[in-house]
Amino acid sequence: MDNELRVGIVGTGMIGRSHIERISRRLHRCRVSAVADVNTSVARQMADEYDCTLFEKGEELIKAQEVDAVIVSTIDDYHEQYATAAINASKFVFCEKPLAPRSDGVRRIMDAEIEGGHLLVQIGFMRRYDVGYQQLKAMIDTGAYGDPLMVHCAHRNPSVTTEYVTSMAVENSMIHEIDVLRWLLNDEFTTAQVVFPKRTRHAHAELQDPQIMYLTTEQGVRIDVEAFVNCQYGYDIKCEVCCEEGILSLPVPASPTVVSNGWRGTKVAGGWSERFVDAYDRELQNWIDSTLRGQVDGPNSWDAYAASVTATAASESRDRREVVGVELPAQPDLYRRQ
Ligand code: ISE
Repeated sequence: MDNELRVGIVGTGMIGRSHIERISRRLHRCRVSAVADVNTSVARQMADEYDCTLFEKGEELIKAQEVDAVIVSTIDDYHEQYATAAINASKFVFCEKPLAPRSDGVRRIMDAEIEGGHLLVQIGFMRRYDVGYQQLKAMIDTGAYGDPLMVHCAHRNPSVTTEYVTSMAVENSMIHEIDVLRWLLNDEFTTAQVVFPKRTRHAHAELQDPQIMYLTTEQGVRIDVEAFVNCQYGYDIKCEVCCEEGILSLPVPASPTVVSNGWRGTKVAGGWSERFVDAYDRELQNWIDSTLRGQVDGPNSWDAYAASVTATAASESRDRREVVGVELPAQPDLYRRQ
């Protein structure tokens, strides 16, 4: 690979388009060389606007000589197919979360990667690149505040469409907390439970909202995560880690204080792409840099698998209305970090 990574993007929907834009306008040592999408008219528009090759099929793009590495940003059901095609072509691949909708799909991707003998897959758990979460982790890691004992989190979206149903609170939203908390605490989960508080009148018929997920970890930490995706007021993410000698809270991204008309306050982000825009930029720049070095150093298929196994336990708990154990198999050698 040269000093510039030629990236092929499979899936030019909302998140795919924002990656094309950030690679073309803000990031370094990379360019978008090809795009593909089942919706060829959107993909063609992207190919024209960003002067890159249009492929009819994702598999053709993945094999193409002008593609060094691949981003998969299709709808979730197609992630496995394209991530596997990239592994089979021995190309580095960045796949949006979830790597596959269920843990057996993630396991198949891991097995293909293990068979090839090289880490090739990074997953889009972008919160690990948020400056606030990184500060929190650095503080926990110093040990200066003692051990973490409890964590309180909230994951609030202003509203969701009718496509967002009850299961998605765990699988689409709180999966971010599942990943970022494993990483923050350097711990694995042992049990999961999901319970339903009183339902908001703003939830549509197929959605139980809000929900609370409880997790316990191997070290004995207890975690509660509130998912409230019709909170109406904005997009708001909270994380408070209670340690033996101090309470550490995720900082609220800076924005000016406005005093006006008898009120003093700061703006709340309208949605996740606004709240985490810097994290997305840092995540992809990091992927580009490590790919050029021939390495994966962000969240990998094993992280995707651990998150998926935990999410599956949480979903079972929600459906069976009982606490469910998280059974994570031994970590394959390929994923043991040096
Ligand atoms: C969405 O799919 C995301 O990934 C966002 O980061 C999350 O906050 C939101 O709740 C999800 O619906």
